[in-house]
Amino acid sequence: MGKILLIGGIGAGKTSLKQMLMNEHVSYRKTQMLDYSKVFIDCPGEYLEIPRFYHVLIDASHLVSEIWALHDATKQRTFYPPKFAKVFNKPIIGIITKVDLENANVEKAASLLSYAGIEAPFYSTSIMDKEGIASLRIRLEALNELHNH
Ligand SMILES: Nc1nc2c(ncn2[C@@H]2O[C@H](COP(=O)(O)OP(=O)(O)O)[C@@H](O)[C@H]2O)c(=O)[nH]1
Ligand SMILES: [Mg+2]
Repeated sequence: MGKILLIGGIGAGKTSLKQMLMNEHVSYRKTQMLDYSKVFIDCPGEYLEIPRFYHVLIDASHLVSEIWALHDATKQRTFYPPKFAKVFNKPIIGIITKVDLENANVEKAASLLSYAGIEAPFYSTSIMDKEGIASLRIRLEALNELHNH
C-alpha cells in the first residue's frame, strides 16, 4: 500500500486536502491525533510546529512511501526548519495550499518550501476552486498502482 504522510503547520489545509482527495465530505474538524486512514497519515500541525514532536513525524515517515509537505500560501513565515526535508529518508513533495485566497503569495510559499529543502516543482492547490486536485489525484493513483503490484 502506497501510503502518504501529510505534514504542515496548524491550519495549513492537510485534513481538507485529504478529505477532498478521499472524496470525503469536506468539513472543518481539527485533527486531535494521528489519523490512520487507508492512504493518508494526517498529523496535527503541532507535530511540525513543536520541535519535541519531530520524532513522531520521523517515526510515521517509516510507514509511508512518500511525504506531502504543505504550506499555506497566505502565511509569510514557515514552521519548516532549514533543510527539514533531509531528515526524512523518503521522497517529499511540496504543496502550496489556499491559492484561491486574495492574500495568497505563491512565490513566497515556494521559496519557504525550498528553504525546507523540498525540491520544486510544487503543486499549487485550492479546495475552493479545486486547483491542483486532479494532478494530486493522478499522483495518488500512480502511487497506489505502483505499490499494489
Ligand atoms: N480558502 C481556502 N481555505 C482552505 C483551503 N484549504 C483549507 N482551507 C481552510 O483552512 C482551515 C484549516 O484547514 P484544515 O484542513 O483543518 O488544516 P489542517 O490543520 O492542516 O488539517 C479550514 O477552515 C479550511 O476550510 C483552501 O484551499 N482554500
Ligand atoms: Mg487537520
